[in-house]
Amino acid sequence: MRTVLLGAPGSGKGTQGELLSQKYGIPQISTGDLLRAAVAAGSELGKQAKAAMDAGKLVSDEIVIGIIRERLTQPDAAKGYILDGFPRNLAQAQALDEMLAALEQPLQAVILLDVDFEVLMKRLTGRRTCQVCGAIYNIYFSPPQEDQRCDKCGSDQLIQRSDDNEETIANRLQVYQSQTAPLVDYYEAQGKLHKVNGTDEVTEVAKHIGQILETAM
Ligand code: G5P
Ligand code: MG
Repeated sequence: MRTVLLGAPGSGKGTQGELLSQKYGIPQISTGDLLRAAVAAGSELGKQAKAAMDAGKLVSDEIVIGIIRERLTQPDAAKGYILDGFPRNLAQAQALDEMLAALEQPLQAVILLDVDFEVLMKRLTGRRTCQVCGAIYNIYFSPPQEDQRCDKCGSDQLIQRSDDNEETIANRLQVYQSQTAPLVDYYEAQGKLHKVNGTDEVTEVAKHIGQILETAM
């Protein structure tokens, strides 16, 4: 299964990607997570990406396409994957199509998580992520059972992402509108786009995506 989760910041790509990864036993490949790991490790790539990420702008196509090219050739991606946060503009989508055409493994489905912009701001300012296992919470909608402690791994390192402040979020939403939203038409023209209401309960959204993927496969 080769699929893309498309959607604005806060639409639930990470949340649904994790559920799909567990359900189907294939990796969730998030360019955001890979870039944040590079920043945390202080690598050269991380240093180049940091300023754009802090400003809520896109990191250069050259960097992210390079990351994806390398990641897709790793053995765990052979059975399929869920792309989360890539592609994010037309150049990236075209590069991905070319890469997959060369492998004779085209994308099978693109899921658009549709959420109103007013909801996104609250989701993002309220998000907390476990720094140890990556579990995602929301202090307004889905807090951990015990304050400041991860339900999954028990760590007390639930942090707020540095780009989840109102100013950067506004930039990220604007970048989504201008650069990523055109991919809806791009994938619709390929007959691969499936729109899902991303404001339902997490489990409902997951059920809907599961139905779409089973039909698409
Ligand atoms: P990222 O890391 O890709 P964004 O901005 O695209 O970041 P983000 O913020 O990670 O996306 P998400 O993954 O779509 O959002 O959402 P999520 O984390 O699952 O959920 C958000 C909140 O809503 C959580 O609190 C969650 O609990 C709640 N929630 C989720 N689903 C539901 C639901 O169904 N119901 C309810 N009630 N709540 C829910 O990219 C970061 C930066 O990296 C760079 C860019 O600089 C980017 O800004 N980057 C790239 N640059 C260039 N090209 C690329 N391809 C790049 N990829 C990353
Ligand atoms: Mg995410």
